[in-house]
Amino acid sequence: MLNCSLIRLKVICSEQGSLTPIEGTRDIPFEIKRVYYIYGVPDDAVRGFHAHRRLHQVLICLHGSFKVECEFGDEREVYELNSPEYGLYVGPYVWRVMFDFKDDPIVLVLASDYYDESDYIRDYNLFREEVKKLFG
Ligand code: T46
Repeated sequence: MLNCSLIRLKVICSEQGSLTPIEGTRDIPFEIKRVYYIYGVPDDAVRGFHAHRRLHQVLICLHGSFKVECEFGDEREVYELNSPEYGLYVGPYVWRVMFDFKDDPIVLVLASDYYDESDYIRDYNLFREEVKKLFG
């Protein structure tokens, strides 16, 4: 899907375990200005229900698993994140809903900008309107 894709991250393995380095603009398509993580999520929680106007993010499931439904234009796709070896790139104007959290997931998120509530579109109808104006 345009504006949403899985990225295979580098993994450096040794007998002592694995290490994944992530460098902004090299391993992911933007400079990292903010990092946050989501944890302690009940299995039946459903999060998200928003899109961003400018923000680029990569979501990485460090432990456990969860699913994300992404909508961009007329496309909709469900991604399952269950490995720290993959990141889900989510660009601007992607409506996302996160669900099916399993096994006490820890979700690391790398973001291209500081937290700014005015960048969020939390109303689905407004999201559709803005998408229609911008992308037809
Ligand atoms: C996203 C998904 C993957 C802050 O104060 N600073 C922050 O950096 C963030 C990310 C959130 N907040 C506040 C805003 C809300 O009052 O924390 C509260 C929970 O945020 P939200 O309801 O947006 O959480 P999610 O899990 O629905 O969404 C978050 C990110 O906000 C969002 O950008 O893509 O994780």
